[in-house]
Amino acid sequence: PKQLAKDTFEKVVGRLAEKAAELAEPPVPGAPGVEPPQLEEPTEPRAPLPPKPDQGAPELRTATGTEVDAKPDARAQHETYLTTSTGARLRDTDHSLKAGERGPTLLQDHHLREKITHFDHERIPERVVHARGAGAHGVFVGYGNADSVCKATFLREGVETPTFVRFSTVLGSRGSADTVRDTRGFATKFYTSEGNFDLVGNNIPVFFIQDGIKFPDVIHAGKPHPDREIPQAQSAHDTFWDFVSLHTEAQHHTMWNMSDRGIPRSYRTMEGFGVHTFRVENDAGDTSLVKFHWKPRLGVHSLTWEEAQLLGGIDPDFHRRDLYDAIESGAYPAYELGLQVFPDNPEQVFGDIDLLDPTKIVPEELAPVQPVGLMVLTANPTNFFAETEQVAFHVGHLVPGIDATDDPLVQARLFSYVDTQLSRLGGPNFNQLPVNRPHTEVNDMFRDGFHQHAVHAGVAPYKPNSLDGGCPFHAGADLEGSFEHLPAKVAAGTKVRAQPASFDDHFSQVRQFWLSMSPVEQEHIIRAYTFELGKCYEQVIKERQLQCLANIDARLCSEVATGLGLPAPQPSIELVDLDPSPALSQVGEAWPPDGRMVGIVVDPDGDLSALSAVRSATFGAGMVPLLIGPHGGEVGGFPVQRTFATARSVEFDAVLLAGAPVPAPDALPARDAKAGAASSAAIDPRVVLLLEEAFRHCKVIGAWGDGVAALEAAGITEAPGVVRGGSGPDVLTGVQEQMAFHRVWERFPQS
Ligand code: HDD
Repeated sequence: PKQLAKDTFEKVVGRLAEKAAELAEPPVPGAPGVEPPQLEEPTEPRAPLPPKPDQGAPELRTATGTEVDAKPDARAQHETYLTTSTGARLRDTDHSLKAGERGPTLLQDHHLREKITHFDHERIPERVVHARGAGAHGVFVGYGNADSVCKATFLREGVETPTFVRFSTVLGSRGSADTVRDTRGFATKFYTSEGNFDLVGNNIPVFFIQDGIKFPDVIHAGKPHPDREIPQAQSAHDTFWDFVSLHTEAQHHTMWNMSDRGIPRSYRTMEGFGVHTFRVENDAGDTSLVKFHWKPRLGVHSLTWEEAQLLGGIDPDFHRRDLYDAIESGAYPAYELGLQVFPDNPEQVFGDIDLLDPTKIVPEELAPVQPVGLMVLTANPTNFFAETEQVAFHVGHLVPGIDATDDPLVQARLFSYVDTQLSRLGGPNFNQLPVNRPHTEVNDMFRDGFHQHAVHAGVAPYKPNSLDGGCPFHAGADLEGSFEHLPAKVAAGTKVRAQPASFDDHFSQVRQFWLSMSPVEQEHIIRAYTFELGKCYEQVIKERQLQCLANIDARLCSEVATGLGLPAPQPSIELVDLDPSPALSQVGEAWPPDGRMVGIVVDPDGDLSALSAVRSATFGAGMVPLLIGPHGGEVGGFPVQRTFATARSVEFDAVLLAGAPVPAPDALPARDAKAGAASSAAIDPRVVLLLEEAFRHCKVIGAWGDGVAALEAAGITEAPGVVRGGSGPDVLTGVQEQMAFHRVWERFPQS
């Protein structure tokens, strides 16, 4: 599968090398031969700026399959003259119609009223959960090896299927920060030849609740307090911890949130999970149970908590920007779709694990994730609102060969997703919106309703009919490709509001997760619980959650208790030791460097001889070099992309020091300048901060030439992950080797 993934990636991303070469020598604005940017509005009509490379949208067609838009690149600014919404050419849009120059505005001014009215209605309700997100277009290619269990056409060998993905946080509002501690949504729409298949998953494989009827409860607990509407986009508050400590089936999901999984480095370094078990069927009619996984090509990687907090202020759009920039630069994010396959036995269990319980995982060591296809994200949305905001996912959008199971969580979801679009997108025709339209023929006989875009021909939207020739016809038993719910026995019984006893174990897998973490990851978990509970006011809630931690692990409980200044309780249950699952840890593997950000600090007055070679080698490795200088403009013939004022360490995966820049005039005095210490006062204090942070966040640091002395001046001497001396390109090679592990793990403090 590794070779298959590599070939598929290269096939889909044929243009990658070309693009990297193009980027290696970007035109420098202001350089000879490069047109200066035109800032004034042109007085003569001319063609609009071309769309950015790689931007595309799904084909534009009606729900009945006919093309409607004459202009495939339909954009507001596609004609010469400004018009009203009904096409009347306008002479002026800057002055309202008034009774004399200084007089009152007239009601007659249709253009004024139309312009303001439309503006007044530009917003739609944000999603009740997952309001904050970022989307991208992609393509999925099947490997064909899923045929033995699933007949869905998009999984067949070499079949290419367009996709649209929306990543999101859960709790925050549309404008909230990206890097908060939260679960991330990972929703994918496959526009397959058999209709749309939506895989609406998260980056965490378990959920807070076992039955969808409790969804409003967990969300009300996690959202800001109803009185003051704070805190925004986070779980570090009383109502959240009140709920999860009382409702202990939430403890597994909560543990994942408190781990580094709650603060991903990038959407590109996140796993995705379908969470529920699904039922699939092959051509022969045999059924299996499966769990869906997305595995990122760049590996799973997270921020440190300090980075996440800094980014909340410095760049709240960090994940959105990272996704868009990576795609724009040709570092296309890629994820393998994998299946864990289980026999479809009547109990729907795998060993002791109930496959209908969404608070449980099946460790990969017990059921390996088998890669069945690759998705590469190749294009940014053309218009955020039209695509990312209006995309409507639904777990019930299934294709032949895939069906939901009786997991009580997914059963409730099957109702919720259409229902929510009715108020969010204002009516039942949301599947006609360009981003939601299937790329196959639609013949649904649904008619009318708000925002109807199709002009349906025919007089007989009913079945049976003779007036429209009996069309459309049912797919007969002999016709391939029809969707049918897969036959599954329903356990007979009495109607009850109850759940099976197998759902009652709330702690064994939480302990298993904890025991599967490396010491560094365990330390992060301890700090996360201590921080979040430390933000709660109610003592009783802290105590109750400490009781839950005692039921997970004694050391975890006692360390958090020490941080809170409370006694550590004894467990109230017998602890179960399941075998650890090494696959849950993020530490230890080496990953490709694509799209990593390398900050290079330059001193315009220093030795810049290695700069060109280091930049080219960074591009050559598929990474992005960003020059950081004391001022904007150019250094050594290259554009300075960040200044000491705009750069902050959190953006970079590694920092290189190509010189020892002296304090620039806009720098505040160094901390130790007053004391007269020689040390770091010699270099700009913002560079010192950059290096200190990069060091503390366990990033690789490299220096050559004068940079080595500057490193020492900043107090960074020999340490793991600090590459010093040798030529610039040699230093880069050493840096790159260590960047494969994402961080210099041995530099993290451990208790
Ligand atoms: Fe949900 C949105 C994922 C349980 C009700 N959900 C939503 C999105 C994702 C998930 C990724 C954002 C989709 C987008 O980007 O537009 N939800 C999950 C996962 C769950 C889950 C992985 C558990 C395994 N959800 C869940 C339950 C319910 C909902 C139990 C209700 C009973 N979810 C919704 C919703 C949303 C939604 C209210 C809000 C916006 C939307 O649907 O389109 O219907």
